[in-house]
Amino acid sequence: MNKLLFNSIFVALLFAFTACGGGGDTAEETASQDAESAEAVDDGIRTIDIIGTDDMKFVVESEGEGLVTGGTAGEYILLEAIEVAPGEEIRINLTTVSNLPPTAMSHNWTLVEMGTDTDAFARASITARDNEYIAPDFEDQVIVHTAMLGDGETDSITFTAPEEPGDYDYICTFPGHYAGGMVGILRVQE
Ligand SMILES: [Cu+2]
Repeated sequence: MNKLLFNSIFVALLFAFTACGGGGDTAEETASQDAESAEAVDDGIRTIDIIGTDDMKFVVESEGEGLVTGGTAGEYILLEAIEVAPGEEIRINLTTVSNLPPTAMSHNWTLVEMGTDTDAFARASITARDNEYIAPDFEDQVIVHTAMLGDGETDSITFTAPEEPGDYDYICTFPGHYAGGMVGILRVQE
């Protein structure tokens, strides 16, 4: 038996074994997830769980495909960018973890059109408390945003990524947080 053929058979057997075992695991995982969280949805949409911290950073608990990370932030990993395909449907789950009251520390995840002056947007939003800190003058440049969330709160948004490739900024519009580094990039690429 030549080596290539042997390898092919080996891989085929391995795949059969993995597929068999994988099926059972998936069923168990699904059951346990349902038990842990009634909000867990398994509809095939890529879901990114982001945490907003008291350090005014967007972080994740673990590395993931399509996530550009930048070192550790306490027990978390800094999230710098999210890579998506044009027109891809994705879901962002944002959760705030804080030791402070919501009036002092809340977060949102606000995605804006390419070319938006995010610095001006963030500054204008400081006085927009009654509009969840989204400056009305910039609302037409907001593609999508979560609710403003205090400690322990989570919001889930599902949306379709822009078709036009490029870098789209997302920021937290709570006063001072953009300046504090609460910003990242949704990178739309083929
Ligand atoms: Cu924030």
